[in-house]
Order: sequence, then structure tokens, then C-alpha cells
Amino acid sequence: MRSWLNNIQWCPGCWDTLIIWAIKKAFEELSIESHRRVVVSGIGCSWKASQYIDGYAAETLHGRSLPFATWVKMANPELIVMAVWWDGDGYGIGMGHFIHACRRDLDMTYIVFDNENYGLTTGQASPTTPIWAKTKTTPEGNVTAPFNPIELAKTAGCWFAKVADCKKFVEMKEIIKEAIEYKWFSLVNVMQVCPSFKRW
Ligand SMILES: Cc1ncc(C[n+]2csc(CCOP(=O)(O)OP(=O)(O)O)c2C)c(N)n1
Ligand code: SF4
Ligand SMILES: [Mg+2]
Repeated sequence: MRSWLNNIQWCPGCWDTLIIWAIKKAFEELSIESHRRVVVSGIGCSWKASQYIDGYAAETLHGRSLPFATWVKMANPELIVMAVWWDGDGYGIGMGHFIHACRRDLDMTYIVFDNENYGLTTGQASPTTPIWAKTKTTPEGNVTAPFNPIELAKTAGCWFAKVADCKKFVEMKEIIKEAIEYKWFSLVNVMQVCPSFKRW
């Protein structure tokens, strides 16, 4: 059988691979077998993430993985449900779903691969692009301040909202494990390296 690493279709040097690896290790170390987990992805560079993680998987529409994941959890509360999203996906088009998922506070884990830009569509500004960063849609520098997803999550009712850094593998994996074990809605915003478009 070919390794999942041989199937990766991201740009050379993309750190998405490390995040997927950390999620896989987290499930493994928590002894959560593949038949008990469901990974739901949205649209962005990493939409194939759910294919690279053993277990049940669904690839949904841009901004729609949380409502889909909510439905899965409500249909079968025994399943360990994870939604994987990206900054444009989750904090742009999917923002309404994010806020309501925090408010509902169901037992699900929400991982955001935050590369601070729209990578799949080749580098436009996203809701987390830093001020003054130059992107395709902000050639003179971004004049709109990014918001803070952690503070927003807490305000909306989610009490497990943490930042992880994809360059610190062990720490990232431990935070993901903690999030999976947390019995309510948990957010892990992973700061992700995007060598193709994040130049700040
Ligand atoms: C409803 C809808 N609108 C727009 C798009 C086009 N689209 C695809 S990916 C994307 C943004 C991707 O950025 P992000 O969510 O941050 O993921 P990344 O590629 O950076 O990992 C957009 C706007 C789409 N697929 N569906
Ligand atoms: S655009 Fe960025 S996030 Fe997307 S695959 Fe390439 S390096 Fe990775
Ligand atoms: Mg992005």
C-alpha cells in the first residue's frame, strides 16, 4: 500500500503535511481507532486532509464543514468528530457557522490551518492577513486589521480556544490531543507556513 505521504498534492515545502501528521499521531496516541472518528473538511488547499487521515471522512463545501460536522455529531454522539478548516474557509465564508458552533458548544474539535491568506486561489488577503501585508488583493499593503479568532471564540461561548505553531510539532500534537479530549467544542488555530504565498 502506498504511504499517504506519496499522495500529498500540496506545493513543495508546504507545512500542511506536518499538521496532518500531528492530527494522525494525536488520534493514534489517544487510541481512537479509525472506525470511531470522522474528519470533515471544507475547501482550501488542505481540503484533501480528510482523505489523508484514516477513518470516516467528508469533503464539504467552502465554509460548510462545521454544519456538516454538527449534523454527524448529533446523529451519532458516540463518534469523535473533527472539522478541519482554513482561515478563509472558516473565518470568511464560514464565519456565521463558526460563531454558532462556539455558542452550541457540542463535543467536537475544530482545527484551523491558518496561513493568513487564500492559498488555493493563489494568495489573496484573508480575515487573518496582518495589517500592511502585501497580497494579490492588497498590493499596497492590507489596510484592514485582522481579527483575533481566539478572543472571538471565547466571546461566543467556546472555552477551549488555543493557538498552535506548526513549526513546534510536539507542542502542536499535544494541543490537538487536549482538544480532542476536551468534552465540549474546542478550537485549535494552527499558525501554518505557506512558502508559496505567505511572505511576511
Ligand atoms: C462558495 C465558494 N466561494 C468561493 C470559492 C473559491 N475558493 C476556493 S478556496 C478559496 C479560499 C481558500 O483560502 P483558505 O480557506 O484560507 O484556504 P487555503 O487555501 O489558504 O488553505 C476560495 C475563495 C469556492 N470554492 N466556493
Ligand atoms: S498555497 Fe500555501 S498552503 Fe497551499 S499548498 Fe501551497 S504552500 Fe501549502
Ligand atoms: Mg488560508
